[in-house]
Amino acid sequence: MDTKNIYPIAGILILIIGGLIYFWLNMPDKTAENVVGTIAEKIDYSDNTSTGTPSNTAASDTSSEVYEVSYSDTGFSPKTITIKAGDTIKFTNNSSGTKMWVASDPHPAHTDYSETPRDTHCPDTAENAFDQCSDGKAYSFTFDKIGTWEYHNHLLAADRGEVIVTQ
Ligand SMILES: [Cu+2]
Repeated sequence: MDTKNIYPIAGILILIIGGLIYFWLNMPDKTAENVVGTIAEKIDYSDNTSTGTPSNTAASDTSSEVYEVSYSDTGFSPKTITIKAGDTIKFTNNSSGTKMWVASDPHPAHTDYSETPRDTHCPDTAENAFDQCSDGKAYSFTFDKIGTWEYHNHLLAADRGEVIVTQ
């Protein structure tokens, strides 16, 4: 082989090797940490069995959730909500003027959830009676008892809802 031909061939090889090194260095980062982060971002929480929307969707906190139920001129929404024991529901009065007093059925005794009548468990300082015990703009209650708990607005008892608490 003529030695004069070696130089252009060597130059082409250097370009090819240099190009390969360039692409290798610029490949997308596929480290384990990066892949885990990508998967965590793609977890879809929309298959939650509740018809409500958890307001704390942090991936690190799956032990208990806070759900929102809105009270408006058309009543409670969602009317039926399924949660797990230990979850909290925050009822908020968004009506145009109706006062809200959330309470366990039956009206007017409110005995279903707490098994005590209203005049015994109100004011509910222990926060275990599922009875707001007075009207107010918002009421948060943590459900520890498994079951189907029907409730109403004590000040407009035709407005009703249902909380299903599962394990
Ligand atoms: Cu009532």
